[in-house]
Amino acid sequence: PGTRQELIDRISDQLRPKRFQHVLRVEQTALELAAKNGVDAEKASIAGLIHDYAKQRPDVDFIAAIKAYQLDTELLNYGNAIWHGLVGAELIKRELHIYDEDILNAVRHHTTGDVYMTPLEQVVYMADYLEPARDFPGVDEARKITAKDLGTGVAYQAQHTLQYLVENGLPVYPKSLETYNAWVPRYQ
Ligand code: DGI
Ligand code: FE
Ligand code: FE
Ligand code: FE
Repeated sequence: PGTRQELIDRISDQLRPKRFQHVLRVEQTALELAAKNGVDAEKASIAGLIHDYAKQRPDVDFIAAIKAYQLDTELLNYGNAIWHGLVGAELIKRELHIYDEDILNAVRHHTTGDVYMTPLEQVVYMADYLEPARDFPGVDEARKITAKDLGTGVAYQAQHTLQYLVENGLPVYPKSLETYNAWVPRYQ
Protein backbone atom coordinates (compact mmCIF):
# COMPACT_ATOMS: atom_id res chain seq x y z
CA PRO A 1 0.00 0.00 0.00
CA GLY A 2 1.06 3.58 -0.40
CA THR A 3 -0.26 5.94 2.23
CA ARG A 4 -1.83 5.33 5.62
CA GLN A 5 -5.11 6.65 4.19
CA GLU A 6 -5.08 4.02 1.42
CA LEU A 7 -4.52 1.32 4.02
CA ILE A 8 -7.34 2.72 6.18
CA ASP A 9 -9.68 2.65 3.17
CA ARG A 10 -8.85 -1.00 2.44
CA ILE A 11 -9.37 -1.99 6.08
CA SER A 12 -12.63 -0.09 6.54
CA ASP A 13 -13.94 -1.91 3.43
CA GLN A 14 -13.36 -5.22 5.24
CA LEU A 15 -14.66 -4.41 8.70
CA ARG A 16 -17.89 -3.31 10.32
CA PRO A 17 -17.66 0.13 11.99
CA LYS A 18 -17.28 -1.23 15.54
CA ARG A 19 -14.41 -3.49 14.56
CA PHE A 20 -12.81 -0.71 12.54
CA GLN A 21 -12.93 1.61 15.57
CA HIS A 22 -11.26 -1.13 17.64
CA VAL A 23 -8.50 -1.30 15.03
CA LEU A 24 -7.87 2.46 15.28
CA ARG A 25 -7.65 2.18 19.08
CA VAL A 26 -5.22 -0.72 18.81
CA GLU A 27 -3.06 1.37 16.46
CA GLN A 28 -2.96 4.24 18.99
CA THR A 29 -2.20 1.93 21.92
CA ALA A 30 0.47 0.16 19.86
CA LEU A 31 2.09 3.52 19.08
CA GLU A 32 2.19 4.38 22.80
CA LEU A 33 3.69 1.03 23.74
CA ALA A 34 6.12 1.25 20.81
CA ALA A 35 7.41 4.66 21.93
CA LYS A 36 7.98 3.33 25.45
CA ASN A 37 9.72 0.19 24.28
CA GLY A 38 11.94 1.38 21.45
CA VAL A 39 9.82 -0.22 18.73
CA ASP A 40 9.53 1.21 15.20
CA ALA A 41 6.47 3.47 15.09
CA GLU A 42 5.59 2.85 11.45
CA LYS A 43 5.64 -0.93 11.89
CA ALA A 44 3.54 -0.63 15.07
CA SER A 45 1.04 1.56 13.23
CA ILE A 46 0.69 -0.75 10.23
CA ALA A 47 0.52 -3.91 12.35
CA GLY A 48 -2.10 -2.32 14.62
CA LEU A 49 -4.19 -1.28 11.63
CA ILE A 50 -4.11 -4.66 9.88
CA HIS A 51 -4.11 -7.09 12.83
CA ASP A 52 -7.86 -7.89 12.50
CA TYR A 53 -8.03 -7.40 8.69
CA ALA A 54 -9.48 -10.90 8.19
CA LYS A 55 -11.69 -11.01 11.30
CA GLN A 56 -14.95 -10.77 9.36
CA ARG A 57 -14.15 -13.15 6.53
CA PRO A 58 -16.34 -16.22 6.13
CA ASP A 59 -14.96 -19.59 7.25
CA VAL A 60 -14.80 -20.82 3.65
CA ASP A 61 -12.17 -18.19 2.82
CA PHE A 62 -9.92 -19.42 5.63
CA ILE A 63 -10.43 -23.09 4.78
CA ALA A 64 -9.57 -22.36 1.14
CA ALA A 65 -6.47 -20.41 2.19
CA ILE A 66 -5.27 -23.16 4.57
CA LYS A 67 -5.42 -25.58 1.64
CA ALA A 68 -4.10 -23.24 -1.06
CA TYR A 69 -1.10 -22.06 0.96
CA GLN A 70 -0.49 -25.50 2.51
CA LEU A 71 -0.71 -24.30 6.09
CA ASP A 72 -0.80 -26.80 8.97
CA THR A 73 -3.98 -28.89 8.46
CA GLU A 74 -4.34 -28.98 12.27
CA LEU A 75 -5.71 -25.46 11.79
CA LEU A 76 -8.86 -26.98 10.26
CA ASN A 77 -9.85 -28.16 13.76
CA TYR A 78 -10.13 -24.54 14.96
CA GLY A 79 -12.15 -21.52 13.94
CA ASN A 80 -12.18 -17.79 13.31
CA ALA A 81 -10.52 -16.94 16.66
CA ILE A 82 -7.37 -18.79 15.56
CA TRP A 83 -7.65 -18.29 11.81
CA HIS A 84 -8.05 -14.51 11.55
CA GLY A 85 -4.45 -13.86 12.63
CA LEU A 86 -2.53 -16.93 11.48
CA VAL A 87 -4.31 -17.38 8.18
CA GLY A 88 -5.24 -13.70 7.94
CA ALA A 89 -1.54 -12.86 7.50
CA GLU A 90 -1.55 -14.86 4.24
CA LEU A 91 -4.61 -12.96 2.98
CA ILE A 92 -2.90 -9.68 3.93
CA LYS A 93 0.17 -10.60 1.85
CA ARG A 94 -1.88 -11.41 -1.23
CA GLU A 95 -4.49 -8.66 -0.92
CA LEU A 96 -2.67 -5.74 0.70
CA HIS A 97 0.80 -6.57 -0.67
CA ILE A 98 2.41 -6.18 2.74
CA TYR A 99 5.42 -8.49 2.87
CA ASP A 100 7.30 -7.25 5.93
CA GLU A 101 7.71 -10.42 8.00
CA ASP A 102 8.07 -8.45 11.26
CA ILE A 103 4.63 -6.96 10.67
CA LEU A 104 3.13 -10.23 9.40
CA ASN A 105 4.41 -12.09 12.47
CA ALA A 106 2.82 -9.49 14.73
CA VAL A 107 -0.50 -10.24 12.97
CA ARG A 108 0.07 -14.01 13.08
CA HIS A 109 0.74 -14.03 16.82
CA HIS A 110 -1.64 -11.35 18.07
CA THR A 111 -4.21 -13.85 19.42
CA THR A 112 -2.15 -16.79 20.69
CA GLY A 113 1.21 -15.17 21.30
CA ASP A 114 4.30 -17.27 20.63
CA VAL A 115 7.29 -18.71 22.46
CA TYR A 116 9.59 -16.10 20.98
CA MET A 117 8.05 -12.70 20.26
CA THR A 118 9.94 -9.65 19.07
CA PRO A 119 9.23 -6.37 20.90
CA LEU A 120 6.95 -5.41 17.97
CA GLU A 121 4.97 -8.64 18.36
CA GLN A 122 4.69 -8.06 22.11
CA VAL A 123 3.48 -4.52 21.53
CA VAL A 124 0.70 -5.60 19.16
CA TYR A 125 -0.30 -8.55 21.38
CA MET A 126 -0.63 -6.19 24.36
CA ALA A 127 -2.22 -3.28 22.46
CA ASP A 128 -5.02 -5.58 21.30
CA TYR A 129 -5.58 -6.67 24.92
CA LEU A 130 -5.40 -3.22 26.50
CA GLU A 131 -6.86 -0.71 24.02
CA PRO A 132 -9.01 1.84 25.89
CA ALA A 133 -12.39 0.18 25.22
CA ARG A 134 -11.25 -3.18 26.65
CA ASP A 135 -13.07 -3.81 29.90
CA PHE A 136 -12.59 -7.08 31.74
CA PRO A 137 -11.82 -7.90 35.35
CA GLY A 138 -8.12 -7.20 35.79
CA VAL A 139 -7.69 -4.86 32.82
CA ASP A 140 -6.44 -2.01 35.02
CA GLU A 141 -3.90 -4.29 36.69
CA ALA A 142 -2.86 -5.55 33.25
CA ARG A 143 -2.36 -1.93 32.05
CA LYS A 144 -0.27 -1.10 35.13
CA ILE A 145 1.89 -4.21 34.80
CA THR A 146 2.45 -3.62 31.08
CA ALA A 147 3.42 0.03 31.65
CA LYS A 148 6.13 -1.20 34.03
CA ASP A 149 7.38 -4.07 31.89
CA LEU A 150 6.13 -5.26 28.51
CA GLY A 151 7.21 -8.89 29.01
CA THR A 152 5.40 -9.13 32.34
CA GLY A 153 2.29 -7.91 30.53
CA VAL A 154 2.69 -10.64 27.93
CA ALA A 155 2.91 -13.22 30.71
CA TYR A 156 -0.20 -11.77 32.38
CA GLN A 157 -2.22 -12.04 29.17
CA ALA A 158 -0.95 -15.55 28.38
CA GLN A 159 -1.92 -16.76 31.85
CA HIS A 160 -5.35 -15.15 31.90
CA THR A 161 -6.26 -16.16 28.37
CA LEU A 162 -5.40 -19.80 29.07
CA GLN A 163 -7.37 -19.62 32.32
CA TYR A 164 -10.37 -18.21 30.43
CA LEU A 165 -10.21 -20.94 27.78
CA VAL A 166 -10.01 -23.74 30.34
CA GLU A 167 -12.75 -22.30 32.56
CA ASN A 168 -15.07 -22.13 29.54
CA GLY A 169 -14.22 -25.52 28.07
CA LEU A 170 -12.88 -23.95 24.87
CA PRO A 171 -10.31 -25.69 22.65
CA VAL A 172 -6.76 -24.53 23.37
CA TYR A 173 -4.65 -24.06 20.26
CA PRO A 174 -1.25 -25.62 21.04
CA LYS A 175 0.54 -22.31 20.43
CA SER A 176 -1.46 -20.71 23.28
CA LEU A 177 -0.18 -23.37 25.65
CA GLU A 178 3.37 -22.99 24.35
CA THR A 179 3.14 -19.24 24.95
CA TYR A 180 1.96 -19.88 28.50
CA ASN A 181 4.87 -22.27 29.17
CA ALA A 182 7.44 -19.92 27.66
CA TRP A 183 6.34 -16.75 29.42
CA VAL A 184 4.41 -17.39 32.64
CA PRO A 185 6.84 -19.42 34.81
CA ARG A 186 9.71 -17.12 33.70
CA TYR A 187 7.95 -13.96 34.84
CA GLN A 188 6.51 -15.17 38.17
O1 DGI B 1 -9.72 -10.24 17.49
P1 DGI B 1 -9.88 -9.62 18.84
O2 DGI B 1 -11.21 -9.90 19.45
O3 DGI B 1 -9.57 -8.15 18.84
O4 DGI B 1 -8.80 -10.27 19.83
P2 DGI B 1 -7.96 -11.62 19.64
O5 DGI B 1 -7.58 -11.84 18.25
O6 DGI B 1 -6.86 -11.54 20.64
O7 DGI B 1 -8.99 -12.75 20.03
C1 DGI B 1 -9.28 -12.92 21.39
C2 DGI B 1 -10.12 -14.15 21.52
O8 DGI B 1 -9.41 -15.28 21.06
C3 DGI B 1 -10.47 -14.38 22.98
O9 DGI B 1 -11.87 -14.52 23.08
C4 DGI B 1 -9.78 -15.66 23.32
C5 DGI B 1 -9.59 -16.32 21.97
N1 DGI B 1 -8.44 -17.21 21.98
C6 DGI B 1 -7.15 -16.95 22.27
N2 DGI B 1 -6.41 -18.07 22.26
C7 DGI B 1 -7.26 -19.07 21.92
C8 DGI B 1 -8.56 -18.54 21.74
N3 DGI B 1 -9.64 -19.26 21.41
C9 DGI B 1 -9.45 -20.59 21.29
N4 DGI B 1 -10.49 -21.37 21.00
N5 DGI B 1 -8.24 -21.20 21.46
C10 DGI B 1 -7.11 -20.49 21.77
O10 DGI B 1 -6.03 -21.08 21.94
FE1 FE C 1 -7.84 -10.39 16.65
FE1 FE D 1 -5.64 -10.28 21.57
FE1 FE E 1 -8.12 -7.05 17.77
